Amino acid sequence: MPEEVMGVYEDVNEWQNLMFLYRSAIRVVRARLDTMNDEFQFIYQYNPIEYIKSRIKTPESIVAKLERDGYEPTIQNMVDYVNDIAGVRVVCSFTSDIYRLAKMIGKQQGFSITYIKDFIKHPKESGYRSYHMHIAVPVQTSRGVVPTKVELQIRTIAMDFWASLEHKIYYKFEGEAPDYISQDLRACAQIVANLDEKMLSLNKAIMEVEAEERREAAEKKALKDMMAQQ
Ligand code: 0O2
Repeated sequence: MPEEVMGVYEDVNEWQNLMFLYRSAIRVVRARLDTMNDEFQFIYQYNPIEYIKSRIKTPESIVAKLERDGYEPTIQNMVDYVNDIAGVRVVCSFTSDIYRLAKMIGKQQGFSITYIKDFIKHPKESGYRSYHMHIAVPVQTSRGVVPTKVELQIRTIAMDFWASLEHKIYYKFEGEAPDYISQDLRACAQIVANLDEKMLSLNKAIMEVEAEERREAAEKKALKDMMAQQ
């Protein structure tokens, strides 16, 4: 833990207690997501979630964020102003799954959605696309229920591919990438968005073919049954 953070602790237990809450909140969110994925399988016969990643922000990164936003590195400021200490990233197959999942998350009992940023409809200057939700999640402790903040990032495999690589490339330049690199990254983000759109329309076309095949099979069966009765 960095000294700036250590220095503000009278009680190291306070830090451990907070980390316990954030870790528990991640577990709550992951459990709900698993149930939603199962329900999707039951209703739509497929799993929209490809994979889930989660992490607790490092103390260094918490301090950097507080300083960037002009706050003293105190525990209180960390709790009040850093919304993504507990982060869960859900990677879906198709863009449509993102909105379906977000709707289901919004209806979860006990979850309080404090803010939504749709970087898919409104991509960031960098080209970044993802759907962000800040949620207060109920964590049950022996002293009662503690609403705990979690940032949920929902994106497709293609969006995740771009964001992971962009993070690595941009990181190397410490935010000072030459213009042509930033432009190329934005162009790649557009290619990724086109790919997502194409995959979505292909999936829709396949589903229509399957529905047509089911309809034809049902008609054939009905005709066969009718003839058998005559
Ligand atoms: P890391 O390492 O992923 O934790 P706010 O959350 O509103 O107080 P902030 O942090 O500026 O303010 O929010 P924003 O813009 O919603 O970004 C939050 C997170 O989204 C980032 O966390 C990244 O994970 C991701 N993100 C946002 N913009 C980009 C981008 O251009 N490229 C990539 N690859 N990821 C992005 P951190 O803390 O920056 O980083």
